[in-house]
Amino acid sequence: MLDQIARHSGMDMSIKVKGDLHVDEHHTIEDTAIALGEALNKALGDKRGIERYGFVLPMDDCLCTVAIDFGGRPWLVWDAEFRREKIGDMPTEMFLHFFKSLSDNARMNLFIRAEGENEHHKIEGIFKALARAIRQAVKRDPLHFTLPSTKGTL
Ligand SMILES: [Mn+2]
Repeated sequence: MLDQIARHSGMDMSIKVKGDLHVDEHHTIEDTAIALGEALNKALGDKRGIERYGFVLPMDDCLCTVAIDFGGRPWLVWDAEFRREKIGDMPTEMFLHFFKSLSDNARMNLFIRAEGENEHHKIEGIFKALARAIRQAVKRDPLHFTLPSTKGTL
């Protein structure tokens, strides 16, 4: 799933994680999201010239919408249901937690909605849509190198 973010966002990303996996996967997943969020926020710097917003995408039977706003304030709307306890080794209860930690630390609004039957498609679609949304939102327009806000700060 992290590979999906790297590939589809166009970000150079390398993540090294040493976790307390002998206990369980909870903190490893949570801290990865926190670190990724912080890195995103740092990398965006003063946000001059960025597109700021982003969204999208279908994946077979699923429709996944991820809308983001790098507006400097965290918020998460999560509208995706998972019936299975795990997908691969990932507990589905950690999906919401991952995105909450990510949006808190990247200081972005994150709106996620997914519908469809196949749960593997659903979560893969969410990560791909997130990546595409990031790609769109962080793109800088050199011809309009201004802050995308009328408040003068993001
Ligand atoms: Mn936790």
